[in-house]
Amino acid sequence: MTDRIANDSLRGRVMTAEEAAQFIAHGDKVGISGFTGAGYPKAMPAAIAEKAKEAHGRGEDFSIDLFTGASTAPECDGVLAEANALRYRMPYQSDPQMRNKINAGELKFQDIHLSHSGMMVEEGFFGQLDVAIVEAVRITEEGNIVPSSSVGNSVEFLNAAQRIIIEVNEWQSAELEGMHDIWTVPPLPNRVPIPITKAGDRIGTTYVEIDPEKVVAVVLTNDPDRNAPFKALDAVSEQIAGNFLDFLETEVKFGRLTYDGYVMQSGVGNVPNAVMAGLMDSKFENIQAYTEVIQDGMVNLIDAGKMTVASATSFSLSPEYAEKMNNEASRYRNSIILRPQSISNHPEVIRRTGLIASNGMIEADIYGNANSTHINGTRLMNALGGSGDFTRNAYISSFISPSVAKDGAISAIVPFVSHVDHTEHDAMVFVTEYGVADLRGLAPRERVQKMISIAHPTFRPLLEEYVEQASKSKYQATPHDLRHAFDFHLRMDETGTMQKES
Ligand code: 0RQ
Repeated sequence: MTDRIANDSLRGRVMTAEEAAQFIAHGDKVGISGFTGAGYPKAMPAAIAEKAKEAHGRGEDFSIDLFTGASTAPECDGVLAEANALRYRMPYQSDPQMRNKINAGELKFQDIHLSHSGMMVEEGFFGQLDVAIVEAVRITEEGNIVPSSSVGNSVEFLNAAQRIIIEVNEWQSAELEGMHDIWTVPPLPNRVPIPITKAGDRIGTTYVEIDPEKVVAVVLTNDPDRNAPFKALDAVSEQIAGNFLDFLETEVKFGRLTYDGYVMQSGVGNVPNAVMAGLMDSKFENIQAYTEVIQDGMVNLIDAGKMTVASATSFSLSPEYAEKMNNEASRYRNSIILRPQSISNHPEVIRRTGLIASNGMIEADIYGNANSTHINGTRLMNALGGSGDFTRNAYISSFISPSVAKDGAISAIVPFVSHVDHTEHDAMVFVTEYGVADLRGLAPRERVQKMISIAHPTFRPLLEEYVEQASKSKYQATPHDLRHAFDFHLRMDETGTMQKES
């Protein structure tokens, strides 16, 4: 028996995942820990999937509604989707199996701003939460939970659920204890200001207080988090990163940023990693991150003494860096803070810290609306995640993206976005390998040439052609020719490319 369970009564509730699956019934609403491949339950999802398959084999219905922090991993979202064990899912996903089911109309998915999602569950927007399944590194003497490599929505789920199942994962370093900062906004009508003024402020406890009476099972696991390794840096990502860093330098030149005043929020992926690599050799010092996930590049910046603190709700590390974090967690506890996502993504704190947000996108249009989620307006890629929380509330909001996708067939700059996640009122700056379109202070028509200048040269004439058509519009506030606004997308649907046959 593990020494990770310090509470006697909860030691008595240890059982296998298969046994614990008895507490999950058809139609249950289940909230689980987990955020971008970190801290999700490792054993229960497969046990629930198995239960679903057995029920389906007997001709019975079995599906649950699943709430998480964000994405999880193939052994969680993947197995549950594959077993048709889910009816409804929120607030974020990035799993290929799940994506296929959603796009086939077989699974109901709701894309929700991450900062709100836990509160919505706790306040009963979706009905009563039946079960919370949460991964922990340790259960304390009092029966409280020390979370593992993410916090996500666990606090809200543990508060709201009628039954709790804890997975104690011995693969997760016990030294993660002390890295978490658990504080939640009291429910209405007793809300108070969040007392964080700097990314590095600690305001809460290192554990999540729970009602031990609600714990129906404790399951022991010893399994790694699973995140995909980052792609190797390519020339385009490096060029985009270089343009973004030039933009930061311009901000310093005009007195809107200082070399020791950069507070970063960064989406995940190839380009953000290239930005972080570029920051290593930049003049920026004492960088702080108030963001959603800790990535490899931030760990490198901390090691190099360039970043003083990184506040997030989860790790999103490559397998190599996850091992490193596990081995050296005690060293990183001084500079890394893991908070509930209701705090890491809270508009109030985002505004106060004055961070510069940079996120990826599927496409943006000539007026500065951005689509982060849907290919050709209908096919879900991942979801909105925290991009809305940060874009709406940042000091400066930016989107960084290659100018084309799929070997040049698809333009990231289009006449009219086919789905809107971030409106022209929120997005301020767009960066591709061709430069920076700074839309601040510009009326819609003034933005057009800036956006076309960062499009791929192949698509610039087609965009100009559209602008020419739209300029004949009766009204000139935001000129569009609605008969042709989606020609790029229609061509892609019909021919597989947004390019015009010559
Ligand atoms: O697919 O690998 O199969 O070719 O989308 O695209 O260029 O590798 O970029 O990994 O940054 O993802 C918007 C999806 C960009 C991501 C999105 C295809 C492209 C490729 C990935 P392939 P890239 P990225 C986090 C904030 C929403 C969530 C968010 C995302 C794949 O950034 O999910 O921002 N964002 N969270 O080929 C068809 C297009 C396409 C396209 C890209 N126009 N049409 N396919 N792709 N554009 C906040 C944090 O703090 C973490």
